[in-house]
Amino acid sequence: MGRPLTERVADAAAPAVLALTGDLERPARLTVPDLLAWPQHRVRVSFECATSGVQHHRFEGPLLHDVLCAAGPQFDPGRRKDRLRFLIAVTGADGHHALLSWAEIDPDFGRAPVLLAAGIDDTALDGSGPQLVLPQDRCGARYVSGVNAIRVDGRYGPWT
Ligand SMILES: Nc1nc2c(c(=O)[nH]1)N[C@H]1C(S)=C(S)[C@@H](COP(=O)(O)O)O[C@H]1N2
Ligand SMILES: [Mo]
Repeated sequence: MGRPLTERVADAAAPAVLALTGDLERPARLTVPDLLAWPQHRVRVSFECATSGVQHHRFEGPLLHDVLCAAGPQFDPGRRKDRLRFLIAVTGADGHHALLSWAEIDPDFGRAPVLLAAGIDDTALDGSGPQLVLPQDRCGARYVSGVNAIRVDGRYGPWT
């Protein structure tokens, strides 16, 4: 409604863009094809949805950790404790939202092999945007699809 049909058709055809923002040296705007620049990982997952039961998918894409490190998170990489106050806020185009801690995906801490998938079941996600993949999750709720914003936030604590 409102805008001419030609504009809305152009929007639908435009590639999805993911904004990386927050406490980063190099904030970035990435398309799904941009995600192919990092080493690609493949994973087969099963997760349970509260409403539609068990789902099986194959995903392909870079590690979330690799993509975020390239954006230069503003902690001292040599001081492990400095990373513990960082959060990662992941938002889908529909407003679905999930928080991870930096330590959850850090190879020195939780080592969760979380992907920012560029493809699902041999289909590129160029139009809809990447999907967060947490192979260790039993439930599907954090598999945020159509990710259009990731904010890295290091302002948490200490509260005095
Ligand atoms: N953007 C977005 N991603 C989302 C959701 C959502 O509502 N919006 N629902 C989540 C939930 S609850 C589940 S179970 C899975 C469903 O994945 P499926 O569509 O492949 O079954 O997507 C997750 N990712
Ligand atoms: Mo779900």
